[in-house]
Amino acid sequence: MSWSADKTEVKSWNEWDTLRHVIVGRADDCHIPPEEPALDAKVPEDSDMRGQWGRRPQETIDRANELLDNFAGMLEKRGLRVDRPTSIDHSVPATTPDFHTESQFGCMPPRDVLLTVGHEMLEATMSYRCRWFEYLNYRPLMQQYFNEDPKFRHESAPKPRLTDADYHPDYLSEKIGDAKRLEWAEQKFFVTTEEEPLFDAADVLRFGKDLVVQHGFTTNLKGIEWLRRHFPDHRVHTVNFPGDPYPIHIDATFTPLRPGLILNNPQRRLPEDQRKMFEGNDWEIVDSAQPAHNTPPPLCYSSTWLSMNVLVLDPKTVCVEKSEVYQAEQMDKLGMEVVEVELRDAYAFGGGLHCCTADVYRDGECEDYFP
Ligand code: DAV
Repeated sequence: MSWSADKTEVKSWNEWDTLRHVIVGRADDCHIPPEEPALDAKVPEDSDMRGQWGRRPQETIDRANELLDNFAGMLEKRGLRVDRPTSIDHSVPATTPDFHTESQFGCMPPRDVLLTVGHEMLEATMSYRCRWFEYLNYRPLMQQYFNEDPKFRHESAPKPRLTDADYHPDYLSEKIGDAKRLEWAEQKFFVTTEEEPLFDAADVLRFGKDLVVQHGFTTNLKGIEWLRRHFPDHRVHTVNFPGDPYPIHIDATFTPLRPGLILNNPQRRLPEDQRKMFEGNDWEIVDSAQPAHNTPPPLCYSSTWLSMNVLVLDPKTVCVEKSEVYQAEQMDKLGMEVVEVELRDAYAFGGGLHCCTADVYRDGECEDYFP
């Protein structure tokens, strides 16, 4: 059955089949949240964000929204259906019996929260206290899909308690230094403990029957085990990228473009023993091009490697951020048609083109690429 714009259907099994229906985030009311353990561990030590919190400056919100609206409009012009979240009030403090935080984060980026696997959209546990309620931004859409698609499975992972027992105190020091961080990453000693299952949706890549999950700051081994039990028909693989001193989210590190081809961040190479599943099945893992920038934009959590945080529209077409000229050039050499999208001024809101979207529908079925 082919896709029709008049009928809502949730279905997406991988990162590259033809995209028909997608959610694009909004910058409305995004906040820089106050200090908390998991978030502080990720803010780079030399960042302009250390010690600051509150609502993001209005002009940056307006500019990010302009870029996100343009991106959504371009996708619509190409024939995609685009939905947008409904922002909750992120200035409201979040309090549970276990923790309190003075503000929340935002409705960016959707990829962090929503994991689409087949006919299911799963709300991740998240691991930051300020993101505990973030799924509420997407509930109007989830309700709509539930009403309109009889096959849609709306799922939510167990809400974590996020007490201090979830975080290693070693990571709470102001100055750790990259050498120590890299040593800890090599030892798989991350800020989150194994107290309870934790995962962000953006640590998961979908390859049909296989789910590839990064173990790092935002996803612990129990979170991966939870995913394994939750998706019994899938094979769930744990991966690590030891060259990353701040390992959160897999999508500026490992980027599948089409069956048989993956870009890997050259500073965060997949270790030899973890490459076998790909290379043994004739998948090529190539180093991504260098970012075009030496530093991230102001008030940004992410690294310059958002250059490789691209959105694949179909196995021959990819959206690349407009200023990322080296990445675009490499895509061209790899035989991909490049659609340039201006987004850099929205990076501070949580990420690039892959981050700021979430799949609702892609063509194709659940295939086994690694038999
Ligand atoms: O390289 O800072 C960014 C991923 C955001 N979802 C990085 C990872």
